[in-house]
Amino acid sequence: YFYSNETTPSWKKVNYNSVYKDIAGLLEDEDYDDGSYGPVFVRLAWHASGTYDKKTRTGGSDGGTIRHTAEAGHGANNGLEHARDRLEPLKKQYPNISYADLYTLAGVVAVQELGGPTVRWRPGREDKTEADCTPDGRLPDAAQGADHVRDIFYRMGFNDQEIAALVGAHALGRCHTSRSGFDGPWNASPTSFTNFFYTELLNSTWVPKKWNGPFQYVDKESGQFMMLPADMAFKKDSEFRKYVEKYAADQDAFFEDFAKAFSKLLELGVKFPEDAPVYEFKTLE
Ligand code: CCH
Repeated sequence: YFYSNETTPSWKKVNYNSVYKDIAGLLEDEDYDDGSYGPVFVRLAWHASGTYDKKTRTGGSDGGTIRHTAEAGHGANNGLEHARDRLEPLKKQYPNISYADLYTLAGVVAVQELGGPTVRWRPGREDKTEADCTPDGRLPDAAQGADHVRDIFYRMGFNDQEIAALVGAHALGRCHTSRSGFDGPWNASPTSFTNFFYTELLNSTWVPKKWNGPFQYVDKESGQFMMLPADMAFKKDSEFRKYVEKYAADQDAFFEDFAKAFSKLLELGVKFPEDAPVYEFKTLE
């Protein structure tokens, strides 16, 4: 640099390969849910990013505003404190990483370490204040169908193919009555990243769950697995269903398309420093 007093920006002082390894070390916990924080890390990364509005260029992961009470308190974000609290010691260990980078990187680590594809990721997001939180209502409502899902994801700038690829993340994790009100996992291996969201959606018979909770589906055969009304839209809507059939038949195609769409999601609205490198992290052994 020409100016000798130029200070190094904080994002450059972080060893991201080392953060990756340390996040990976936080995934397993036999006392939490199905034994892994991976699913809730993916959900944190997605909800941090999915507030983006391409028209006003507001929201998105930049700013790390999901940590502030105003946004953390949105109904859709119930339960994400489990992910943030689990990651907090790493913010102490790496004070130069932004929350926005930490939360998005945690989603990448979880996808990769649970057996999913390599997701390209860049550092350089900057944290912002509570005043930069987005208004409530930008994330999808699971009780609604295809029109609503399209409204929400088109607002972010995604097309039908990308939306259908992203929702395959529902191979991971579960619904909690204490968080969303819905109940149960989508399949029998909620801590493995697979194309099972699509295979289950197509191959099982889904019937309304008989209970006092919100309307949702369970598989007729075992009653153990679930689909949200919004999930069922991907089976009923013919345009979405084309991709569901493709990804059910071809896990590699799903992995490739998911990796691209997830990486795009985590970058919506972010103005990266010009010299921010793209990382393709190696999965740990
Ligand atoms: Fe999702 N998701 N999601 N989802 N989601 C829930 C849980 C997870 C919707 C609703 C819900 C994506 C899209 C949608 C994950 C990743 C993604 C829950 C249960 C609801 C409700 C929350 C609870 O009770 O804990 C709706 C509606 C849509 C789209 O219309 C996208 C996109 C992604 C990521 C790419 C993951 C992972 C979970 C499991 C979380 C956990 O704690 O196990």
